[in-house]
Amino acid sequence: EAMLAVHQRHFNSVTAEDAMKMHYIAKEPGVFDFASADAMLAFTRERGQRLFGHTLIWHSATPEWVERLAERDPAALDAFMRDYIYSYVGRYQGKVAGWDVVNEAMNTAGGGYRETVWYKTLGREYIAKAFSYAHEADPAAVLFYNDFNLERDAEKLDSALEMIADLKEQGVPISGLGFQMHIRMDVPDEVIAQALRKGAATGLQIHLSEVDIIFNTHGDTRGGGVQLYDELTDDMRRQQAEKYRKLAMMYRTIVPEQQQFGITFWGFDDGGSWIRGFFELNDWPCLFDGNLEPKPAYFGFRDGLTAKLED
Ligand code: 9MR
Repeated sequence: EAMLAVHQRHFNSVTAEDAMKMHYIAKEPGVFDFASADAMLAFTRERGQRLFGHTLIWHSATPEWVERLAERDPAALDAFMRDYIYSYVGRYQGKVAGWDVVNEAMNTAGGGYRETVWYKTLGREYIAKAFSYAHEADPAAVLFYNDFNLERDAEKLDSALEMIADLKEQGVPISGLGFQMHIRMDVPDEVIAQALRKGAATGLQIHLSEVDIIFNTHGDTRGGGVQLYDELTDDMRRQQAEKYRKLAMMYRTIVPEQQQFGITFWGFDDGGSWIRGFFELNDWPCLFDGNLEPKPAYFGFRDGLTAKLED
């Protein structure tokens, strides 16, 4: 309940960490089970919060039976994708504000398309198709391409921007770019600023879609954490507050107001963050501590959101 109270008080938009992914909705052939997505919608409606759809096509959430289908019959994969997106986005038309239509289609590091089952079966066309299906199902929804490390891997960002330019040239209805923004204290602000400038230049809606800021490092792999700091000192708390403040300021000053879709955190308390389990790291990424008390990070971020900007 304490958790819900903090959530209700401080946030006006919700992204499900898991409950709206394909392995929840399409557990078995021929059936879509929308129970977990319906629950998210009910939750946000009761609280007057915006619901964001994460994510339609993501290799990591593709059920095994879909992979087997793709091997047997490539055309069936396209038919499944169309049916899935029409049914899903159609069901929540006007209720889900936007979707991460395609998530993490670029290689983890550097440029180029990730060789997922979608890519290998349908070619890079799967991306254009996914956006077109989603747009047909809900013409008003904001449709995002979403990826990680775009703020610090210039090659990866350029690759994504090239893809976006291609899609736009073909008339594909892409309307948003999501920077997941899982960052570390040592990612320089100027590097982030430069990436945001490039992203904003597309004219798309810009979503900071999965924000958190850690101290330790990792190799972008499960279990790949490198524990540099064992405890959180007051100094570190202050530095993190400043990093959060700057992030909010950069978003507000670099991304034109009409392109600001919002800032979403990937968890809001250090006790519940995905970082610990995924990287096997003890870290403190969030605005609230494990007791749901606001950290300096919270106040720093709030300052960044509310500071008066020169016009
Ligand atoms: O935080 C999410 C975790 O709870 C899930 O187990 C995992 C697999 O579905 O996905 C995590 O969220 C990821 C997000 O969907 C896409 N970007 C990276 C996030 C962290 O791994």
